[in-house]
Amino acid sequence: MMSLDDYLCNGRWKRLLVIQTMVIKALRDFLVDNNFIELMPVITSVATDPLAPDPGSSIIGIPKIKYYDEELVLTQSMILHKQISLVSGLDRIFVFSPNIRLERRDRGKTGRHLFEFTQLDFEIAYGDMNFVMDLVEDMIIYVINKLLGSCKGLIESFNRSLTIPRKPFKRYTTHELIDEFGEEWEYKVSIIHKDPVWVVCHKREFYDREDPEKPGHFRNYDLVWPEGYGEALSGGEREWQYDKIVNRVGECSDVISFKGFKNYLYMARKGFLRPSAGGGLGIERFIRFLIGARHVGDVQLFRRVPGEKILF
Ligand code: ASN
Repeated sequence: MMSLDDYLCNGRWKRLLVIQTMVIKALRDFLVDNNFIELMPVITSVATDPLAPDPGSSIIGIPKIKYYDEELVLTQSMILHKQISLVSGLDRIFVFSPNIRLERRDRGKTGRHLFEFTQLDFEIAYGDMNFVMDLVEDMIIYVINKLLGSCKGLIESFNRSLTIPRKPFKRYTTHELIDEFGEEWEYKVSIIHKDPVWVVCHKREFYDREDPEKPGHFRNYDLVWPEGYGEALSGGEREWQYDKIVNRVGECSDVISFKGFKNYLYMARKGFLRPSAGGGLGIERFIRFLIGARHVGDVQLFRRVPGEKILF
């Protein structure tokens, strides 16, 4: 919890936000150098990522606003817009995307949840999971290298010393982790590693692609920060085929209004969606890991932690 006094100048915010600025610059430089095109974020839409079906979700509802006779929702993630942007002929896109996710109050205690945050969302036409995972490893290593080049003293001022992770990051499946650690695998796999690790094959949102060769398995992935910091990025190969999308959407018809999804489904039905893969990297979680903050809210100047009073 932050108090009004925490806003008085003590240098911490400036040091932290210089680090954040350098991280955002390095991420952007890396993606632009790899032929990605930057989009502007979208905040209001006819439909947003329902974050469903996902047994791990704790969303209490999707915020709506009424604008004349239009009912719009606020962005939970830009996944649908990322897929539609590729229809326009773009091949590699990224966007620093503010997300609103009204998490249950008790999620404030995990240290990892915010109800408003920014993710670096990216998508690659005809990308596959191995390509994305390799690219993300390069991106993380690039950013940490840059940071140690320009901001080592600032990082150390948070009593943090960072090492550069080595490629390839270890990979696990959710199945093996559940066998070993049970449903709370995320924290447990995170705490025992010194470098980030991948966890693949999650049964979750309708847009992540089921493995055609292994039904019941999914071609998606999470990157997990080490030392107990937990999830860093989630992403996957995408479903682009109309029939499969409709089947998967049907599984979560309680949260998806088909009305809002009409235009998205039209694009799929016409065969306009392209196969793609991508992901979203949580910016505040990345900064938390880099400076070793206790709670992800501790890196937000305007803190948005579920269950906490908002000051500004
Ligand atoms: N950004 C994620 C992705 O690309 C989706 C999400 O945030 N739920 O898969």
